[in-house]
Amino acid sequence: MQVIKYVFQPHGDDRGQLVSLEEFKDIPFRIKRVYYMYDTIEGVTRGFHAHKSLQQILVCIHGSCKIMLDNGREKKVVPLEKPYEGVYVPNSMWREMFDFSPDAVLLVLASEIYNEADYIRDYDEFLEYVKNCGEIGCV
Ligand code: T46
Repeated sequence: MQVIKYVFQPHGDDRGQLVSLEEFKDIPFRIKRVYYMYDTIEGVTRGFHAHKSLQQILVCIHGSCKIMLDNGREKKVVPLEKPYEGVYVPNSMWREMFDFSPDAVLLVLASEIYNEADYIRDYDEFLEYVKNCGEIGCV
């Protein structure tokens, strides 16, 4: 399974660091929504779902966490430990986020607005959905 990890360009100077993310330049889709999670309780795993259409990029802008990606045939764990790296999560990919450090802030750039109907929350339903999908998701 191919996992696409991004290393963004930090604009550092003697004041510190700045990372800028622009749609279609640094991010491969139009950004329609941004959300973030923080104060995640120790030992908690979030996610446990896939999306039919949504594409996202996850960036742990503070602290660290791990992302488990599962395309129905293979699973990979991606550690996010730097504020300048992100992982692309295509549609039709089961995800679980875990091992959050107490100071973790996980920022998500999303290609669509929030839509509960886009979620697949049942793992067996997900396996059925991706039966005929390719390497990095269904088109
Ligand atoms: C995903 C992973 C990475 C909203 O009202 N608007 C939003 O845009 C989102 C994302 C959530 N919510 C509400 C719905 C729930 O009442 O916030 C609550 C927590 O959401 P959820 O349980 O879906 O959170 P996670 O961490 O399991 O999943 C989220 C995203 O929902 C999901 O799309 O890919 O982060």
